[in-house]
Amino acid sequence: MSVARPLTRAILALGSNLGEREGTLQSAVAELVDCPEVRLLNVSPVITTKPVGGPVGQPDFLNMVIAVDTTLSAMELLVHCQSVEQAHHRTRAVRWGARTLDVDIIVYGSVVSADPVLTLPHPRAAERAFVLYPWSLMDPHAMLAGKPVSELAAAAADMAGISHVQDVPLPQAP
Ligand code: PH2
Ligand code: MG
Ligand code: MG
Repeated sequence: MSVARPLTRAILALGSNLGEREGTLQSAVAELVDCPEVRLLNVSPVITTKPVGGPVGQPDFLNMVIAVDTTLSAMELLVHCQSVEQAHHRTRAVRWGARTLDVDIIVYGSVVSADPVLTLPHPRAAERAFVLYPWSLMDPHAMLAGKPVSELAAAAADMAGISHVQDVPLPQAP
């Protein structure tokens, strides 16, 4: 007999800078929530961003975030995100190199963990406008580690690299 796990709210950040970026994000959102354990709550706009770190000369990213409710554990959610990355032929040859799809867990409920496999909240999220800005557009009242996400976004060094907010039709929460 299985015991139902309580719902946990999580923020997932998606990025793509190789291939059919819009189409990749659209199908990735659909695939992430295409199981009974994950329910889509909210979707941010898609923004174009300059690459932060990694090899010079890589293409611009499209970035976005979604909010989900899930009965998966944090580790199960990580495996689920990685399976969606794999379905989009994600490779990991170069750290922070160009990628068809990156899906990162930014927060999982209020869990704080220093586990190197899954550090929570995401260890660099608080300084990355490519995560914070779309999150603040999706939820203007969002907080991260006790600070307003919108304020963290405004202070982030890569805010200047955000060129525009795009109208990509994405799956929406019911
Ligand atoms: N992801 C990274 C490193 N740098 N830069 C942008 N603009 N967008 C990303 O998604 C991104 C990045 C590591 O995952
Ligand atoms: Mg990432
Ligand atoms: Mg990642």
